[in-house]
Amino acid sequence: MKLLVVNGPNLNMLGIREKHIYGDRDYDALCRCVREWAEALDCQVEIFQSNHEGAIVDRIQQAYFDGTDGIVINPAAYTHTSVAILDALKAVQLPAVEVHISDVTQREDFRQVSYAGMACAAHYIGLGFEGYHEAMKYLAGQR
Ligand code: CA2
Repeated sequence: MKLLVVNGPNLNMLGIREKHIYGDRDYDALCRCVREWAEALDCQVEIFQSNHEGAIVDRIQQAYFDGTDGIVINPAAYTHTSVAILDALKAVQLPAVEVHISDVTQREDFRQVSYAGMACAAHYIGLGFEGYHEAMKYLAGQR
C-alpha cells in the first residue's frame, strides 16, 4: 500500500516556536516517526511538505496518477481557507484522512472551519504526532 503524507505551510518550522502548542520535536522527527510507522504497517510512504497552496494541489492531483492508495493530510493554515485543496481531494477521490497536531477545536474561531476535512473520511485532531500514526493505521486498515 502506498501512502502520501501531505503537510502544509510552516509545519517545517515545528519545534522552533510555539512549542506549548505544537510540542518541542522538529519536522525531521515527525518525518522519522512517519517512516517508522509506515515500515511497521508494511506501507510505502512519501512525505510532501509545501508552503504553497498550488504546489499542494499539484501533489494531490499527481497522487491520482502515481498509484497512491491513501492520503494523510495536515493542510496547516490552508485547512481554514483553501477550497482549492478541498476540490483537489474531491477530484482525485482517494481515501483521505485529516490530521492536526493541536486541538483546533479549542483554538481561535478562524480555525473552526476545515475545508479539506470535508473531503476526509476520518479526522485525528489534537493527538500530536500520534495523529499521523492513527491516520496511517486507518488507511492501512482499509486494505
Ligand atoms: O495543529 C495543526 O496541526 C495545525 O494544522 C498547524 C497549523 C495551524 O495553522 C492549524 O490551524 C493547525 C500551523 C503549522 C505550524 O505552524 C507553526 C507556527 C509557529 C512555529 C512553528 C510552526
